Amino acid sequence: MIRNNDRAGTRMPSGASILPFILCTLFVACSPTAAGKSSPTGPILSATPSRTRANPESSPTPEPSHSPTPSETATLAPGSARTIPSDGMVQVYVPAGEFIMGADDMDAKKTLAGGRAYPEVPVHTVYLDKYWIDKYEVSTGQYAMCVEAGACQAPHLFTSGYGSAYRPFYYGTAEYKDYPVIWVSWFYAKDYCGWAGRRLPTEAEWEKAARGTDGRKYTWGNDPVSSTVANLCDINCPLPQANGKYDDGFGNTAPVGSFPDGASPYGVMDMAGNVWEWTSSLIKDYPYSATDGREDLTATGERSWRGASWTNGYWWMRASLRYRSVDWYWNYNLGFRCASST
Ligand SMILES: [Ca+2]
Ligand SMILES: [Ca+2]
Repeated sequence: MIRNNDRAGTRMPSGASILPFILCTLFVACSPTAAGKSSPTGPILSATPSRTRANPESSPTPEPSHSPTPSETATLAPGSARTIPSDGMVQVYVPAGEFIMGADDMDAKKTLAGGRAYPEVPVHTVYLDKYWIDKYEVSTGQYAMCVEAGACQAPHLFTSGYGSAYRPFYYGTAEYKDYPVIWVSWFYAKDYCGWAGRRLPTEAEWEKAARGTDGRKYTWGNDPVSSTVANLCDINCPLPQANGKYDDGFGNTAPVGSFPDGASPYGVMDMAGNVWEWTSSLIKDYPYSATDGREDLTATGERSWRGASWTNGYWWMRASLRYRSVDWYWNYNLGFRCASST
């Protein structure tokens, strides 16, 4: 049975939806930035899928720009990895082809969390061209490089400093440089990916990277959620929906890549839990179509979030789950990763 407190997992704390609006008004920081763009250099391919953690502190590698040759492209396999010079991010390869999007099982139908979660039906098949997606959520250390380059705005101010929930300091500290960046709106996420030579993933790209092509329920398969697969609102979580059945070791955000048991079929990390992730897509009913206006990056409206976070219960860890908010929103449980078409 689904516990009520799990269902309530991501309801924003009372006032949380109001606070950003107030801050937004006070700081006039909620419009898209007119940030400058650096000249991203090409990716560096590694011969085999890499399990190496991105090192956000490493300075952008001075290696020359590198474009894959036809022979290298021919050797790419699902999950092949490369490192992006601009921010040190590892990306994994997702081949072209169809995958199963959406869900219509009892969990998917059971509740839509007071209307904030979004219908995952009907289950349908979507074809995607090949693409690359970041193996990890973008970290505070990586995001800081973009801020220092003048291409990104610092995360929205929280209380007296750049803290996270229950931490007075977070962004800009060495201690949390490998933790996911938070307090970033959709515009901030989009600017970062642009600076890094990438873009936000579409909702379809995000879901294929999370669950592969076989329609599995979770990133790791169909086995139930356990304490080793995701950072969710477990016994350490200082929120009312904390679930003592799980002990994942983190009562807040965790360093990116801390749950290898929860890796997706392509080796992508933290696609269940840790922080929610912005996608490029406006939230719209299925079936998904990239040409029906939902990928219009100039439109305003509610954009899709995927993957749930450390503030959510197990029900939210399903790879097909959809959530959304207005594009200028930000919170302590919301970050992003990027993708690339080539
Ligand atoms: Ca946790
Ligand atoms: Ca995540």
